[in-house]
Parts: sequence; C-alpha cells; structure tokens
Amino acid sequence: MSADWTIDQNWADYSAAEHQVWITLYERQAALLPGRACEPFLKGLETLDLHRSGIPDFARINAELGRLTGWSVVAVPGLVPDAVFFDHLANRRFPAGRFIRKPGELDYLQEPDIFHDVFGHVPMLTDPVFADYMQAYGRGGLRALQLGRLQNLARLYWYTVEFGLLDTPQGLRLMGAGIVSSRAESVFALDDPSPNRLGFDLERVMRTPYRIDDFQQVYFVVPSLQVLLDATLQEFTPIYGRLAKAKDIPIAAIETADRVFTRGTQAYAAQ
Ligand code: HBI
Ligand code: FE
Repeated sequence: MSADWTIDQNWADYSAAEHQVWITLYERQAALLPGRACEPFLKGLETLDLHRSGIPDFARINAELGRLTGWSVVAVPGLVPDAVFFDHLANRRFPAGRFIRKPGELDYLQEPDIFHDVFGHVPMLTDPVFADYMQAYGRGGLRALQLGRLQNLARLYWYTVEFGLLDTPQGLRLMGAGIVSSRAESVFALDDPSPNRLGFDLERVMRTPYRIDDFQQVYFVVPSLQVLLDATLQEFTPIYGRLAKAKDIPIAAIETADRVFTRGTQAYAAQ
C-alpha cells in the first residue's frame, strides 16, 4: 500500500462468486432505480456501462470517466484516514474499496465495499457540476481538518453525497450513494411516511447529527446540483464561526425555518 493508501485493483483476481455478488446487487438496483434515482445518476450508470457482467475494471471506467470530468477511481483497502480521503477528492480521485460483500450480507454491511463505492458514488461523478462539488468538498475537508470543524463537514457529506435527495419537476429523486446502493432504503427514502424530508440548507445540515446504523430519520432535498456546488464554494469561515456557537439540532426535529416536504411520523425509528 502506498502513502496515499492506494492498492492495485488486480481485477483479474476477482472470483466468479465475487462477480456474481456484483451481478445480483446490480440487477436488483437496475430494476428498482429507473423513476426513483435522479437523471444524472441513471445517465452516469449507462455512460460508464456499469451493467457489464460483474465487478467493473477501474482501468476501463477511468478511461471514460477521465474524459468526461477528469475523475478517476482508485482502489483502497477500505476506509482511509480523513486527511487521505480529502486529499484524494481534492485531486479528483475517488477512493473505492476493492473488496465486495459476502453473499450472506447483501443487504447491509458495516464498511463501504466496491458496490457501495462504485455503483453508488461513481455514476454521479460523470456529471460536471457534481464532479466540481466533490472536488470542492475535498478541498473544504482539508481546511475543516485544520480548523477542527470536521464533524460539521462530515454531516454535509452524509446528508448530500451519501443520503441526499434531489428535487426535480417530476418529484423527489434519489441522489445519495448510501440510498441508491441499498435496495430497502431506495424505497424507504422516497415512499415511507416515517422520515422527515426537509429542504437543504448548508448550516442546518451541518448542525444535524446522523445515524450510521439504520435508515435516516431525516433526508434533505437539494433543489439542484448547482445550488449544492455554490453552497460549497462560498467562504466557510463566517459559517464555522456561527457553528461554533450554535447547538446541534435533534435528529428528528423540524425547525420553523425548515422547508417541509414531509413531516415524518418517525414510526420506523420508534419501533
Ligand atoms: N475512506 N475509503 C473511504 N471512503 C469514505 O467514504 C471515507 C473514508 N474516510 C473518511 C470518510 N469517508 C469520512 O469520515 C469523511 O467523509 C468525513
Ligand atoms: Fe459512501
């Protein structure tokens, strides 16, 4: 492993069983996501031809992805230190876990595997605005680390890149990698009456804790990818100043300033 934690993908070393896990997961989501996932995601999935029969070879993806937005996917063993992660994003390199989950854990896994990272995250990187957003996020992460504001920035990532919804003329659509790579949450995030669905606001999101072990209790709706990019390109110093004095907002709370798409029942979280 090199200093930036990258490893070779060694695509030829994947077993038929590992390719089969990808195919099973891919077929499930490919059947479910049209009409649910946002257009940039579905377009990216097609453009990158990820419906090949098995785990994609990063060398093949990177030829196309590099041409489109200058991004490339690099293989890593798993979660890498924050500073390493942000440095990769700041240089348009997306670190993707090389491993794939076991057949017995198709529906949930602790750590992001290649299906979460490549199927979930990479298609959106074909969109020029989102590609700029992810690089801006990486640069912001390196700065947040220096200022001790990592927790706030991690929430921005969580509620947009991982679990964001996109508002469209046809209604709400899935954007977050954590949702589109999960069969159950792809349904829950749009259809279930339990979670709150609130309009995206940068500081509001940065004050909202999240849960890593179950479906989200709140989803934030981004009006457009451009709004997301513009929010991240602004000067964060005054924002961090206000956040230092602001309290966290309880995860299921709805504030008077919130734009409410769904006032959730929280029934799922209660059981
Ligand atoms: N490492 N490989 C990998 N993938 C991630 O998504 C990741 C990471 N390290 C840190 C991290 N995410 C988060 O803590 C940051 O988004 C804050
Ligand atoms: Fe992720």
